[in-house]
Order: sequence, then C-alpha cells, then structure tokens
Amino acid sequence: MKFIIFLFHFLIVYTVEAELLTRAGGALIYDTERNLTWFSDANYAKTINYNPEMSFPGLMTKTTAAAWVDGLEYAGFDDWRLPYTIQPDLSCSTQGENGVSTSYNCSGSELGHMFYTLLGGVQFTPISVQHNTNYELFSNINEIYGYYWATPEVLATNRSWAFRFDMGYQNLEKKIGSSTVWPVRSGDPLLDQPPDGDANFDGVINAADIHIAMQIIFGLREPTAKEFMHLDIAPSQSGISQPDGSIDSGDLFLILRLGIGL
Ligand SMILES: [Ca+2]
Ligand SMILES: [Ca+2]
Repeated sequence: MKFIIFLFHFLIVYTVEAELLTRAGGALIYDTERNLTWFSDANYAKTINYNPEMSFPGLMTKTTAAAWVDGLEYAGFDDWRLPYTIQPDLSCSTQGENGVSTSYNCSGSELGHMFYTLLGGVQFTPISVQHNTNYELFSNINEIYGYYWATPEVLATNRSWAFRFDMGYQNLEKKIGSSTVWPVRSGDPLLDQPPDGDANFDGVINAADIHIAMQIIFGLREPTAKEFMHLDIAPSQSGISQPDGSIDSGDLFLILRLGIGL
C-alpha cells in the first residue's frame, strides 16, 4: 500500500505537462515541457518586412533562413535557431526506409510538438480551424505559403526538414524553395536573463533607466521585447522577480530603489 501511495505521489509530482508561460510581455512564449522559447510572432521576418528573395516578406530559401536566424538578435538573446526535427519519429504516420519518419501526426519534432501538442492541431486541418486556447498566445502563423523551415539538412538530397501548419504535415523539402521561419531557442528567458531594471543595457541603473521606465508607464514609449525583459522586475518574492507581464508603478518603485537607493 505504501508503495502504491509513493507511486501515486511520484506520478503527480513528476508527470510533466506542457505549460506555456509568457515572457518579455508576451513577445516570447516558454514551453516548460521541452524547455524551449518561441517567438509569439510566428512570422517575425514578415512583420519586419524582411524580403531577401524578393518574393513575399518573410519567405526565404533554407540557406537564407539559416543565416537569418543565426544572426538574429531579439529580446536580448542571440541564440535563436531553426526548430529541430528528431528522426526517426514513431509518432509519424509514415515510416520510410532508413528510419525516415514523415507526413502526419509527427509530435517528436519541435514544430510537430508545437502543432499537435501545444496548439492541439489535427491532421489535414489548418491550425486556424482546429486548435486549443494556447493558439491565442501566438500571432501570424503562416498557413498560406507552404512550410516552416526546420533542421537538420539532408545534404545528399539537398533537402531540409520542414513542417506545414495548414495540415500538420512534416516532410523533406528542397532547400531552394521558399518557406517561413519560426525562431526558437533552448532555455527559459527568465532564468537566462533575470530582470534587473537596466532599461538601456549599460550595466548601471540610474536616472536614464528611470526615465525610460516612466516613459513606458505614461504611454509615451512602446517597450521593445528586450526592454520588457529588463524592466518587468516586479512583483518580487523573497528578492526574486516574478514578472507579471506589465510595466507599472510597482516596477518603477523597485527600479528607483535599485537606482537611487530609495
Ligand atoms: Ca542603465
Ligand atoms: Ca511588472
């Protein structure tokens, strides 16, 4: 009996369920199950009108996509990458030769995990049609222009892993085709870059940071994702920040205390 109680306790404590937590005021979404952080904007390249191949903004060949995401700096992080595709993946509907897993229901890859597990998508169906409430955390999910690029590349065939959000489909695509990029990184932004009140990232907290915080609070300035990461410092519990997705008087008070010792 004791063993059963122990087992029950073990299952309650250690069953890991995916939970999505907002970071940087909602610009980033942290997946507790995979320890991954996604852009909430699923087509950021389009949002900033990045159009390297002169087709549609946000669409890139695989080579361009890999270079773009490698050079990307956002919310204070420069370790953004393309989502990874694990192989073989027994959850996939098609198991090919040499352990190549493709087609529908692939939940092993990071994009498949996003589509099927995090967003509650179903095969053959656009994610905008069938999804759970997590869908509201994200914007600009591309369903029109084909795939999202993923890794790794398969050099022998000049193809790369990719995933479609209009039908939940995973496949190897020609690298010269145009697809979308959804940047991801490993780790929790809050642990990797705890908020410190340093709004202008110069290593000290002083009147300049207080000025920026006040501009944001009074609606004179829209905070960037990086500013949000630094300024959402309150509330705090036992001296540890518990950011609440808002920059307000509570944050200003802590920054004043750090900056001028109030
Ligand atoms: Ca500063
Ligand atoms: Ca706050």
